[in-house]
Formats: sequence, C-alpha cells, structure tokens
Amino acid sequence: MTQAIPIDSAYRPLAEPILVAYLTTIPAVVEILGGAPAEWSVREVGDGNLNLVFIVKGGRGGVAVKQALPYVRLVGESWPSPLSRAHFEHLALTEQARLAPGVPPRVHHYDAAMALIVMELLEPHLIMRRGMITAIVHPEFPRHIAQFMARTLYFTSDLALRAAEKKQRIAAFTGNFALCKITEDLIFTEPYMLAANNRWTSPELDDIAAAFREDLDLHVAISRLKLAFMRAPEAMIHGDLHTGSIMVTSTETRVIDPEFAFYGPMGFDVGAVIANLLLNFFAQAGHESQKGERDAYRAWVLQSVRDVWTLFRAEFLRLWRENPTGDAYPLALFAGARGAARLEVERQVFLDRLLVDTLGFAGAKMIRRILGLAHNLDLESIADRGRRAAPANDPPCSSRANSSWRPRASPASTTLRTARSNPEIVAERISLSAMPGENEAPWAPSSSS
Ligand code: SR1
Ligand code: MG
Repeated sequence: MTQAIPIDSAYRPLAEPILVAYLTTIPAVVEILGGAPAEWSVREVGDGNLNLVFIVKGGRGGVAVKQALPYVRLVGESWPSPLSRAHFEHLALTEQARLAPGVPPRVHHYDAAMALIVMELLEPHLIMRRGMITAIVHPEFPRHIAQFMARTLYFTSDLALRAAEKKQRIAAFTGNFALCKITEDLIFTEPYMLAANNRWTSPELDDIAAAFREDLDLHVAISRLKLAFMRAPEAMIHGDLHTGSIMVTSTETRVIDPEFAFYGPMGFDVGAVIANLLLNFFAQAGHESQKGERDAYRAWVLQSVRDVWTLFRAEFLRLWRENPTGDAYPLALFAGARGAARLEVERQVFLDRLLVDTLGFAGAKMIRRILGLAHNLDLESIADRGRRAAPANDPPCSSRANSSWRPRASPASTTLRTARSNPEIVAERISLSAMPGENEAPWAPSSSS
C-alpha cells in the first residue's frame, strides 16, 4: 500500500474552471452541453470512496465526469491507488454496454492519461441506497438487476465463450490487481483481525467484533471465500455491485462504477446485491419513527431478495439452454435425449452451487460494512447508536462460556449474526422459501463464541 504509483505527466486532477476549459476541447461534449461554456455549471458530487465525480450542465444538457485520483479519497494521499482503474472501468463499461445494452451509462469520452471518463448524466435517477433508506419501492429492480447479472456473467463465462477468447479477456483485466487487493484486504481479511482501517459502533459492538476475531471456523469460511475470489476467474464481474452502484427511477435500473471489474467468481456480484438488500432490511428498524411503520417496506425488500435470486437463476438457465456456445460442457458429450436430460440436471446443480457461493459472499459483504473500513449509509444514517447497534450491557465475551448467549436484536448485531450463518443452510432455506422475520433468529449459528 505504500508503493508509489507512476503518474502520467499529462495527468492533473480537474476542478472548475480547468474542467470547463478541458471539456470545451471535446466536440461531442460541447454539443451535448450546448450554450456558452461560461454559463456551464459544475458541481462536485463524489460521495464514493475513491474518485472525483462532477456534474456539468450546459444550456442544452448535462454530463457526468468521473476522474480517478492517484490515491484512495476516503483515506487520503497516504494510500496511493493506480489511475489505471479508470482504464478498467472504461473497459468494463464498454463490455457491459455490449452485453446488457442500456444498463451502464453511455460513455461520451475517455481520456486514459487524465484517468477520466465523461459519461451520460443519469437524471432523474436516484442512487438506490438513498431511495431504500427513505423506503422507496422499486418494483422493476429485481427483474432488471437479475437480467443484467445473468447476461454479463453468462456471456463472459466458459459456458458461452471459447477457451482462447475467455483467456484473452481474463488477461485484459489482470492488471486491475490493485483494486482486487482492496477487496481482498477490506472484505476478506481485516474485519476478522485488529487492523488500523477497521471501525465499528463502539463500545456497543466491541464484544461481537472480538467474537468475530476469535472465531476460527469463521476465519476458515472467510478464507475459503477469499481463495475463491483470488483463483476463480469464472466471469467478468462488476466487482462492487452494491446499491450505491445502482441508480434507479420507477421504470429504469442503471448500473454504474465498475472500476473493480475483473474475471472473478460470479457469486461475488449476486452476493453483493443480496447483501445490500439485506443490510437495508435489517436497517429499517432504525429508521422507523413508530414500531412496525416500515413493515410493508421490509416485506418488499425481503421479497426482492427472493426475486433477485429466482429471476437470476431462471434467466441464467435460459441463456445457457439457448446459447451453449462455450467450450465447457461440450455438446458432443450430451447428445440425444438422455444426454440433454443429464445436462439439465447438471445445470441445476451448477446454480445450486452458485447460490451457496452467493450467500457466502453476501455474508462477507455484510460483515465488512459493519466491522471494516467502508461503512454504508443504511446503518450509518441511524443516528441513535442504541438503535443501530447492540446495547452495551450485553455480557462481555469472557462471561459467555454458555453457548446459548446471543447478542440482543438490533440492526447491526442481527445483520452480523445473519452474515455469520452457514451459507449451505441458508441456501436450503431460500430454496424452501423460508425466510425469517426480523426478530427471529433461525439463521443463527448453532454454536457461538
Ligand atoms: C478504500 S475503497 C473502500 C470500498 O469502496 C468501494 O466502493 C469498495 O466497496 C471498496 O471496498
Ligand atoms: Mg464505487
């Protein structure tokens, strides 16, 4: 993390008015914005962890400008980060637009030296996370995101691609290792140890954080997931598909910010979506002014978890049946009615395994948002710490030899308990359509530290 990253000599971080002068040199952007450049308005709106993001509006229209900084914005210049992430984001946006047209923002201009992408301004779209915090229902979301994931994951997998093509595509993203390393550290390692980056609602969650640092079964589970993330180039994944990377209206779902894209395990993307829905589900209690006020919304969120998976599974299977163009599962080995029936069974087994991976990654992603560096607004915006986190008067770890101890219900502690559960058991529950209510604890692990 301390290694200096070489910077192109043409690179300079843009701010108004340099940004306006820069944009006037790009005819396509001048045409979109319209009017006199002196009248263009520029607003820096980046609320993510890494980059600068500007909204520029002219007499006719607007654009979004995203520029990578040579460091991690959330932490500062002490944590260098390569500008090449803009290249991988541009590559992923291009691929996603081909595979799922209309879902990523249109790219108007890409400048590698400036690590900058000028893209479609998504208006009146809302960052989905913000909408969910205020309990906005997005009825089309499960179907849209399921289709996006099914298409981008299926068509970049060995099920659809010839082996040579797949390997070339893996190679094209291999250089994005620095962003992978962020994920490897922040999701799969640091929440389970004492690390300078970590923070949690303290002292309320001190005991549960300590329990996670001591739970070796959990350390094995998270290490298996980390290994899968590092060694399973199954498909081109978005790599950071949380609800802050999704923008919605009542009829549209758009996916932004694929700078973490690389060839990795499919379940990492599906798990990210499910994790962020569940984080919001558990956070809802903290946003109620009256108990039960958000029950209907909670029910929609939970139904969306089921729908995302069910629709994704159906669409992925349909794509596989209709486009068996890859080198995996050669059709010559599954000829005739007997072969076709056997291959269909195998397709179901493939999706069953993917659900287990998905739930494991979902758990990992929920845990990191509560115990690691980068938190999310669903829980963070619950101002009342007592409502956000477990009460401080739970007994300390040392007095919990009795395995029947459970932290009291609260959004953060219930989320952590759920995330720690065994994905195989949860997968079975989902296939039985038996999702728990918020205050029940059927997903709690059978033993506790
Ligand atoms: C230091 S970057 C922290 C997080 O922000 C991004 O959105 C990713 O989730 C990353 O892990
Ligand atoms: Mg992002």
